[in-house]
Amino acid sequence: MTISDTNVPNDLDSLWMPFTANRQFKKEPRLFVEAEGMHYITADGRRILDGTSGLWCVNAGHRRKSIIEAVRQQVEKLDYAPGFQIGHPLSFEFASRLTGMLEGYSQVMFTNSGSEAVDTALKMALAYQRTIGQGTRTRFIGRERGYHGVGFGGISVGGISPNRKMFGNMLTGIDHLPHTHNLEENGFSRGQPEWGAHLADDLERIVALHDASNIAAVIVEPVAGSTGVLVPPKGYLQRLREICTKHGILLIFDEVITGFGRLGDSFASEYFGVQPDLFTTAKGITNATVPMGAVFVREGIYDAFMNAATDENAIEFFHGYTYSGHPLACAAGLATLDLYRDEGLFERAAGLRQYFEDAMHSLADANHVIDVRNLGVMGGIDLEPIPGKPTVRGFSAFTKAYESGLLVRTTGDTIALSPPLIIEKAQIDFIAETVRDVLKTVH
Ligand code: PXG
Ligand code: PLP
Repeated sequence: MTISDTNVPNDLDSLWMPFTANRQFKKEPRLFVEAEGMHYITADGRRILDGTSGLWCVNAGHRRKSIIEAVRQQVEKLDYAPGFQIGHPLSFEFASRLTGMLEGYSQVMFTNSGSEAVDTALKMALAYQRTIGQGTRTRFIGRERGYHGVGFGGISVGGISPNRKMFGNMLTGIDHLPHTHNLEENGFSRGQPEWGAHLADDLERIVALHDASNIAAVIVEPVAGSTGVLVPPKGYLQRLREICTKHGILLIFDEVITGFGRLGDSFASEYFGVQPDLFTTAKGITNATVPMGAVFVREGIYDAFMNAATDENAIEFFHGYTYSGHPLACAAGLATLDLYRDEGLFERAAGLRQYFEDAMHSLADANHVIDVRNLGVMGGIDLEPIPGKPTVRGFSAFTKAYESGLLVRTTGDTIALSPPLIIEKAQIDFIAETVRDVLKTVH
């Protein structure tokens, strides 16, 4: 075995890049070497405005000094501690700070990513149903166009075809609710569409088909992010909650994107006033400085596990990751929460919602645009696909925006925007102007 030293020239070939057109990228690499506040700096020294908070995760902006300092101090003190049968103080402190952010949730379990948070929540749901004597409840219900990460659990309940089609049977026993996007009824809605709450009633159809006694949980993103920002119709999430409660089905919100201020509240559950039984988070939990995820657990669920296990030495839930509650992630997370609080960033986001909405909808008449959607500080702009060549126009908009100094995210022919919550109004204007100009040159 050889571990090469630095005289091996850097090449791009050894890295198989995730969710990337590797061949295209390696012909025309796009590399960020530095970041500060709202901007990235490219390898060729250009400043790029971050219109997407990295990948929807750097909610407080880049390279925040207090987070860096907290991580630095922690790594000098305790690099790692096992999380199984041993603890370290910061993970408990961080967990209490998180459960203290909202009413009704008494525990969190840490993971290292959103995908792991989703797998954890699905497993908690199954184990909980069994623990309360409902062991026949093993089925899950997801939604078309849902994104729940890339684990087998997440792609099974997820509804994005390319993320699923290569991977065989996945988890069995899954149904999907219809997605809520409808251009004719909901096109160009500002905020939540008026039409579509009835789509939640499809859950009754699935329950009638399988019987509630076989269904463990429903999982949805409160606002579907990755698929291109699909905003729930007014009343839709409330309806899902009512039907789940009526049938003893757990409701899981996947708040990996919507958590930590994206909508101008701590979490989407607060924004919508709908309480799921479990909800997953990641990304903004540490401002992306160190990877981390967490599942929030409604009061009573943890207690059911504790009360069911008779022997005090018995492990109550056989699940966890080597790095669950990693000291550096907890340090980053605590400093991140301080920053959100001290700078009032969620309130700031709430204050920007209307301005952001107006900016997004100012693009309604831009070239190729067939829909604009928004909620909080997230927006989606659908471009009309080139006939027979879906995704080509979207990708071209992405590369041209990059050349014009703006980072956007494109998924298919949708441009998604989710800038850091520190964004200034003039920078929102820059985003809208740049997208408009870029769309003039995109074929
Ligand atoms: N659930 C939701 C709702 C997500 O948005 C995950 C789970 C998975 O998290 P991890 O940390 O395992 O990636 C996500 C992640 C995009 C994009 O713009 C979206 C995500 C990740 C990367 C890109 O399409 N969301
Ligand atoms: N694979 C092997 C062989 C392992 O020993 C472990 C953890 O001990 C894992 C996978 C899981 O790794 P993680 O806990 O980082 O998810």
